[in-house]
Amino acid sequence: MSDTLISADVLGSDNKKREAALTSDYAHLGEQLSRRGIDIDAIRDKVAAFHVAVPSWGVGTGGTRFARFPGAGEPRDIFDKIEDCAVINELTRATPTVSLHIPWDKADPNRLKQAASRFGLSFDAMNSNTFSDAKGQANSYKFGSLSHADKGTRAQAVEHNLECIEIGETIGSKALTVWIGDGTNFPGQADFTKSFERYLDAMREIYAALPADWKLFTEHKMYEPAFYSTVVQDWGTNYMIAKELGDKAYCLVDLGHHAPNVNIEMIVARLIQFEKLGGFHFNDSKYGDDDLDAGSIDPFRLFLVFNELVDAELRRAKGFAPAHMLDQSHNVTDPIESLMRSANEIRRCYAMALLVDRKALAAYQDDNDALMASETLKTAFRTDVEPILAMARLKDNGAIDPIGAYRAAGYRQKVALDRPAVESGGGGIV
Ligand code: PSV
Ligand code: MN
Repeated sequence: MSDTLISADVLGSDNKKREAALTSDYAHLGEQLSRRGIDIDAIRDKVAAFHVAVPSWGVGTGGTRFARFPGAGEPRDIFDKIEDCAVINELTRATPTVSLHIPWDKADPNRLKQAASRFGLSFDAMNSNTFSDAKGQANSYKFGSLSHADKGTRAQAVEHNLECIEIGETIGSKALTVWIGDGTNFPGQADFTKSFERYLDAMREIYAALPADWKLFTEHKMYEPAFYSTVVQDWGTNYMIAKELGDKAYCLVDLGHHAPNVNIEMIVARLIQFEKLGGFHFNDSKYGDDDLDAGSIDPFRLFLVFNELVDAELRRAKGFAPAHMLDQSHNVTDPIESLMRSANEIRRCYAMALLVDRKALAAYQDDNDALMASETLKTAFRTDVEPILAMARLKDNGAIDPIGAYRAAGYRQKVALDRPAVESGGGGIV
């Protein structure tokens, strides 16, 4: 039995208040779905088996270039962060893994493993950081890391990634995600071709050090911190990287890393088709890499991404096993609440995508019936699947209403007594 941080009494009485209404709503939805030939329990079980990793950095309060406004009871270190992640999983039952970022989360790997397993958690992909300078490092990443013009700086960045793999091996991770901030602010500042060549050479060294059962995820991002050009700027470049490196290399899609209005679901479909979809950093955005809560701005787009994922799952697309991770920054909400809600939104889109009548959709597509094809997706999207999500949580001893139970438990107020308040600070994107 794992340790818990939310008292069973509080959770039990919060659930009790809501159980009768849920039972009735679930039965009603079950009846509606059975008219559509769908078995609600089968959907509930699939939802319960669907998990998404929490980013360790997401449980701290984020900030913008302008300021950071700390919240009460912020985690002081990775061990506090693991506890916050445990709370998220206790209530949602959707997030049994944590994705670490090195050196932010650097600590004795055995202690990390112990701290996580105490709460029944394990670790998803490791993330390296060569987009900021670590204390005491010899060479600066101000002008790049894996693509830097200076050999010594590139070697240092490679070495850091190898260290991430080493830590990951001890704690049971099976993947490394590499995102670099390398790029330029001025036309002419760097040679596009030479920079990319240097990047590829450095990545080949990292790839060569990958354990046999590991995957390497590379993450593209259109801009920021570099504003004129970025070395790994889009999915096309990312696909080239994965092809160049080999079978263990895959593309990671962070939903916030594209221009507004880009058809991300189509990118996802292409990467699935060519067996290079490694996984996701889920979040939402309005303008750029806003790192807002998944599904909070454009839930239909998230649903359309899941429509592609479910399609691939059901037709057993070759090589399809994407990693699901959140990557968000919470500036004005309690990060635990935002992450619980986001995990729920991910599951909601998965559940809705499972409701799509795929046979009918294919027939409408073949008949060029654009309206009914679109309506088929909309029918699934308009279905309120909350009773399915809540029942999946309840069956797994989670909360019918995770945010309600979290607030009733007063977790944030309790940890605020031990975790000293942090002063408001200047800018810095996290
Ligand atoms: C970059 O914006 C990114 O999406 C990468 O995944 C980083 O590792 C993460 O955010 C944290 O800054
Ligand atoms: Mn990301």
